[in-house]
Amino acid sequence: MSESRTVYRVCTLCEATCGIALEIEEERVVSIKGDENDPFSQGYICPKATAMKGLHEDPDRLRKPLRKRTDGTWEEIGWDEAIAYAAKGLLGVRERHGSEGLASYFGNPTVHSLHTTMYSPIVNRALASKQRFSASTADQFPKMVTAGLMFGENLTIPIPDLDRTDYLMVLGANPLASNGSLMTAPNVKGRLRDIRGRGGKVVVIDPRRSETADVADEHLFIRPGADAYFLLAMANTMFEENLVDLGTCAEHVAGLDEVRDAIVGVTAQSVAARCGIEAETIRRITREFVAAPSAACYGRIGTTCQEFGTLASWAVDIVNILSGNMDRPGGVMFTRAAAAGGSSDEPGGTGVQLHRWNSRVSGYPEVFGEIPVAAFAEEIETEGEGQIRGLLTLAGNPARSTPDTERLERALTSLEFMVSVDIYLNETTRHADVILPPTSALEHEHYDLAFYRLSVRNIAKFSPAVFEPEDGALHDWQILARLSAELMGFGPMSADDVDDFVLGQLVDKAIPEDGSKSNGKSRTQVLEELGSQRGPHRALDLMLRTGPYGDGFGTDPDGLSLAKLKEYPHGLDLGPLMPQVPQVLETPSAKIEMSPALVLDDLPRLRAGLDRDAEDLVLIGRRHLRSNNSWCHNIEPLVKGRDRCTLMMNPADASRFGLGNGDRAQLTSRVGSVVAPVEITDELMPGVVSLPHGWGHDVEGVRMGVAREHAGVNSNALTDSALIDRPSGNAVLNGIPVVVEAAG
Ligand SMILES: Nc1nc2c(c(=O)[nH]1)N[C@H]1C(S)=C(S)[C@@H](COP(=O)(O)OP(=O)(O)OC[C@H]3O[C@@H](n4cnc5c(=O)[nH]c(N)nc54)[C@H](O)[C@@H]3O)O[C@H]1N2
Ligand SMILES: Nc1nc2c(c(=O)[nH]1)N[C@H]1C(S)=C(S)[C@@H](COP(=O)(O)OP(=O)(O)OC[C@H]3O[C@@H](n4cnc5c(=O)[nH]c(N)nc54)[C@H](O)[C@@H]3O)O[C@H]1N2
Ligand code: SF4
Ligand SMILES: [Mo]
Repeated sequence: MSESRTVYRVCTLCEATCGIALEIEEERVVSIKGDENDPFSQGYICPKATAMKGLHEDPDRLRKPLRKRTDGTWEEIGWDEAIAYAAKGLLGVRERHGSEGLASYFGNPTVHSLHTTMYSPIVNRALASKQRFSASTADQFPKMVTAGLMFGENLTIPIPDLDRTDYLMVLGANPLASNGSLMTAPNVKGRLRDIRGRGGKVVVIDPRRSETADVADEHLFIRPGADAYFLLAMANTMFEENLVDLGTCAEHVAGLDEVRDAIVGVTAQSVAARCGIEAETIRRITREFVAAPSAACYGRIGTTCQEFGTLASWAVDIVNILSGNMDRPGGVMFTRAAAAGGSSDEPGGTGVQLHRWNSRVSGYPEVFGEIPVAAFAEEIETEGEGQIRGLLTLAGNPARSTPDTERLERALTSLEFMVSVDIYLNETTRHADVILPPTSALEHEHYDLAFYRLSVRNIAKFSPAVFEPEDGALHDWQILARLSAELMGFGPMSADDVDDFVLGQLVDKAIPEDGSKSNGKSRTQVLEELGSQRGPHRALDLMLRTGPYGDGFGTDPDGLSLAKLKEYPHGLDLGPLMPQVPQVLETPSAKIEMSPALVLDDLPRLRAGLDRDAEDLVLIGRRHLRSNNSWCHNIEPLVKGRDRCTLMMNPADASRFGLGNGDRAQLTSRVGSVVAPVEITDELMPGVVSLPHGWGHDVEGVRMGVAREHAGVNSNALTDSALIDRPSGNAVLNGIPVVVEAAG
C-alpha cells in the first residue's frame, strides 16, 4: 500500500488553468480541491475540476486500441498491431489517391495538452496533405487573423487587463459559464466583482442576458451578428466627436486615416435598427468608454462564430486603439509568455501570409494552412483529384462540433480508412476503423503552452503526472510520434527515437551555431543539458530557457528553466502585464496595421447586410458551467439534475408559436431539424432562440453510457455549412435562421 500524497497541478478542462490539489491515497484520487497557494487562481475552481477524477476513472474511457471488425463490432488489439494497422490503412489511401487523399482534423483538447500541442504539427507534416481541418475554424480564427494582420503574429492577441481595468465591455462572451477564452483568468466572477468594487463598470452586450450580464452594471441586447456594426458605429462616434486619442500607441500605428474613411456612414443612427440598440445608447457607451481612466473591449465566440467574425474581431481592436487603450495598463495588453518560442524582442518581422491557395471544392481561401471546417464534408463527398478518402482525427468530435453534422457524418461513413486518436468511442470515432486511446490527463505531465500566451498575468506552471501510465499504455505524443515515423516512410520506429530527432530539429532552430543564445554552448552540450528522458518536456525546457525569462543555458544563472520552474509546484507568478509595443510587433512595418486590406475588403459585405430584411427567428448557442463542448457528458456529477439541453425562448416568441414551458418544439433550419424541450425565459431577446452545442449522444455505436442517459439534441444538425466568415474561414454558428413549431 502506498502512502497518501498531495499532487499540485492545473485543471486542463478549460482555458482558466486553475491550480488544483489532488489528494491521492492508495493510488486513487480521493479529493480534488482548489490550490490555495496557486498564485494565479488562489484556490478558485469551478465544479468541473473534480471531473479530472471522473474522466480518469470513467469505465467507458478507452484504455486499449480498438479495431473495427468487418461486421462493425470492435475488438481490442495490442499497440504494435494497432499502430501498424493505422499506418498501413493511411498509407494505402495515400498510395491509391495521393497525399491529398488524406486529411486531418484536430479538436480543441489538442491545445489543452503539452503532448498534443508539441506533436500535432509533426503528424500533420507526416501526413503531407493540404487537407487540414481543426476546431479553430469553428472558434477563434477571426481573432487570429486580425491579430496576425494587425500585430504580425496569430497569437499576438490583445488581452483585457482584467485586474486593472476601469471599464470592461464584453461582447459575445459569457466567462461566468466558460471561465474565459483568449483571456486566461481563473475566477472571472471574482475579477469582475473587483472591477465594480474599485468603482469601475462592466457592460455586457449579448442577445442573451447571460450569467455574466447578471453580474454586470449594464446589459444591452444585441441582434446576433450585429457586433461589427455596433463597434464601428462606436469608432465613427469617436471620430465625429473628436474623441480619438491613441495614447502611447500613437507613434506605432499605420492606417488610421484609412479606417476613418472606410467606415464613413456606418453611424450609430444607421446601425441602430440592425443592432436593436438605440443610436443614443451607442453614443453614450462610446463616451463612457473613452472617458474611463482605462477601458477594455473584449469579444469572444459570439463575435467570432458569426457572419462577420473577422470584421467584429477587428472592430474590437479598433475601438481599443482609438480610445487609447491598446497596450496600456487597464486596457488590452500582450502577455509576455515564458515559453513563447521564436519571437524576438526587436520590433518588426515577417508578418503573416494568408489566402495563399484555395480549397478544392468551394475555393475558400486557406488560413494558417487550414481549410474551413465548414468545407470538411464537401471535400470528402466531391469526387475528383484531391478528394479526401482517408482521415486522422485527434482529440476532436467534429460530428457534434461543426456545422451540418448530419452531412458530415454521412461523408465520414464513405471514407476508405479513418484513424481516431481519442479517449472515447463517440459520435465521431464510431466512424473510425481504428481508435488509438492515449493515457489520461492525470497520467502525464502538462504545461499550458497556449494559454500562458493569453493570460491576464504572466504565469508559468508545470504540472507533473499524478499516476504512472497503465502497463503498456501510450501517451498522445508517443502515438503521434510512431504514426508520424511510419507516414514519413521510416517504418516502425520507437517513439523515443522520433523524440530525439524532433528535439534535435528544435534545438537547431532555437540555438544558432555560434552559441550566441546558449551561453557559448554547442548543440551537443545543449542537447545534453536537456536530458535523456524522452518526451515533450525537453522541448518545453528549451523554450523556457531561450524565452524572455530564461537562463539562456547559463547566460542568466537566475533565469528560468524547467528544473527551476519545478521548484514552484504551485506555479510562478511573473507579474502583471507590461506595455510591449513596439517590441511585440511582428508586422513588416513594425507598426500596428489598423487597416489590413483583407479586412477592409469585407466591408462591402457588411454594408450590404444593413439593407437586408431582419430574420424572423435566429438560433444562437450557449455554454453551461458544468458542460465542456461535447466530451464531458459521461461524467455523472456534471450532467445530473435538470436537463440543460433546452431551447431557450422569449415569452413573446413562445406565445406567438403556441409553445409552453417544457413543450417539445421542432426547430428547423435550411439543413436540418431537431426536437427539443422549450424553456421560456426573458433572458433571450425576442426573435432569438438558444440551444447549446455538443449534445445528441443517443446514437448507434456510441459507448458512453452516462451521456446516453442525458443525451440532449445536436444543435449542429441545424448550423449551415454554407455560411462562413470568408476572410477567416470561420464557421457561422450563431444567428442561424430557423423556424419553430410545436413538435407533432
Ligand atoms: N453550434 C456551436 N458549435 C460549436 C461551438 C459553439 O459555440 N456553437 N463551439 C465551437 C468551439 S469553440 C470548439 S473549440 C469546438 C470543439 O470541437 P471539437 O474539439 O471537435 O469537440 P470536443 O467536443 O471538444 O471534442 C473533443 C474530443 O477530444 C477527445 N479528448 C479529450 N481529451 C483528450 C486527450 O487528452 N487526448 C485525445 N487524443 N483526445 C481527447 C474527446 O473524447 C472528444 O472526442 O466546437 C465548436 N462547435
Ligand atoms: N463550461 C464550459 N466552459 C467552456 C466551454 C464549454 O463548453 N463549457 N468551452 C470552451 C471553449 S472551446 C471556448 S472557445 C470558450 C468560449 O467562451 P465564451 O465565448 O465565453 O463562450 P459562450 O459561453 O458560448 O459565450 C458566447 C456568448 O455569445 C453570445 N452570442 C451569440 N451570438 C452573439 C452575437 O452575434 N453577438 C453577441 N454580442 N453575442 C452573441 C451568447 O449568447 C453567449 O452568451 O469556452 C470554453 N469554456
Ligand atoms: S474554471 Fe473550472 S474547468 Fe476551468 S480550469 Fe478552472 S476548475 Fe478547470
Ligand atoms: Mo473553443
